[in-house]
Amino acid sequence: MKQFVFNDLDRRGTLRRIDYTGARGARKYAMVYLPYGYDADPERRYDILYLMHGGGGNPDSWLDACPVKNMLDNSFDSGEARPMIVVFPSFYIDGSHRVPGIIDEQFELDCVRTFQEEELTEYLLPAVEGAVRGYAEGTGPEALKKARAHRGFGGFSMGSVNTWFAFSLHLDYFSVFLPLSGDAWAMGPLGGGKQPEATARHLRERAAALGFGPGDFSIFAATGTEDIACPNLTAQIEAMKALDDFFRFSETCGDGNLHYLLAPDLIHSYEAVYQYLCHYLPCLFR
Ligand code: FER
Repeated sequence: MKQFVFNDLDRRGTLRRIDYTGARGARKYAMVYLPYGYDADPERRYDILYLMHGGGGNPDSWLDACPVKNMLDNSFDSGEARPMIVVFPSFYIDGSHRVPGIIDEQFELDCVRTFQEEELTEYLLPAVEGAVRGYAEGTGPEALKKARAHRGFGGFSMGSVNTWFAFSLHLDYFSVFLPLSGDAWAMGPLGGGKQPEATARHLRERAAALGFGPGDFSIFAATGTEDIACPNLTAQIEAMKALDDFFRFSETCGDGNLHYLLAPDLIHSYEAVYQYLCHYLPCLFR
């Protein structure tokens, strides 16, 4: 993996805050990155990546904790990746549900499930895609689903736990997944590490139940060898690889539907995971 280094430039994207009503009447917001040139061509549409924070975080965490914005600006300016919109939401029901510091796994899982089951496709997607130019031609479920090829979900740590739920619940809305340093908790907290085979089978079953096959999605997973989530995610990815009728592992980004980057020495941090995002950015939405 090539290491991204901060590089100042003039053609920078902009950030916009979108306030909206979430599930259960909660007042929420998301930060939205609009690439350079967004305002210059009002006809142009963009792929959209939803990028979730980790435990205890908020819609600003990614932007505050690492130069992800500068990395996006540079990746698009150099032509290495095609410009896209990046949305930073929160999975907490509202600000008062956020517990910074040491996390309670069951509480976090409850918040993730509520966000995934009640908010993501019903409130967040319509609020964002009614306001910025993705590919959806409306904000109703059918219009949003029709644009699934142009929509991805990723996240760090608990955001990665979210990403696996987005895969098992909402493949009809998303086609690209970036689980960074976190396993799938379908079988309970740390379930991807504790029950990797059952987790892998569950993911395959849910995808098939929604009518999707191996050609309908791409998973770009990553973590570091010194990351606390490494054993959990690695066990799960290995179990997924074994289900090779459905998950097609490949080292090449244009090939297969399952990719795994294991970065030497990197730990559980935004400074590490934004590098994985940088690595995968040219592969997304191809
Ligand atoms: C993991 C997935 C998520 C993991 C930890 C987390 C230890 C979350 C940690 C946190 O938010 O503090 O596999 O491994």
